[in-house]
Amino acid sequence: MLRTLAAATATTALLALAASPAHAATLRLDDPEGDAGGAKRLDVVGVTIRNDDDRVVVRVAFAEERNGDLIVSIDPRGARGLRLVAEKRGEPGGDGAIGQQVLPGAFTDTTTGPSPVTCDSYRLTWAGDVARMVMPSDCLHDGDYGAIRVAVLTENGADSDYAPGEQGATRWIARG
Ligand SMILES: [Ca+2]
Repeated sequence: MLRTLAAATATTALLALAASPAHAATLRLDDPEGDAGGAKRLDVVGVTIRNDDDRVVVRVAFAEERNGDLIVSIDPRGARGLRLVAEKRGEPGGDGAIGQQVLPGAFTDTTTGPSPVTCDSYRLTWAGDVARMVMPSDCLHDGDYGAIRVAVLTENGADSDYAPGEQGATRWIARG
């Protein structure tokens, strides 16, 4: 009877593991508040990254709504990456414009080679103190990649804040 129970427990654990691949593709990290070099700068306090099969979604939360640039580096394992850029020039001090672009190369690239930037379908929403970027998977090596690691930088003229920590990138985030 004990043996049967143990087997049943193991089966349940395996089922739980098999049922949660989505969690393996999501990473959340916190960043300290007040480390952006000034109160008027973009201060990252939280980042959520989801490496879904059909897209990468990055959500960045700031301490306050501020103008500035947000650069999210996406580095696929074994190949060159790209940077998703968002530029906010809202009120006060700006014209309210929010711009977006994709640039070749990730901060943490360790290989040379092609780095595609054909990404017409990158979508950005920046509302208040939260920016959300969606990169369809075909933006990066035509979707031929697996795990990614991510780094987040903000700039207001000069570098403001970096996550995680002060350099480097997240751990590898498996593709879900
Ligand atoms: Ca911060």
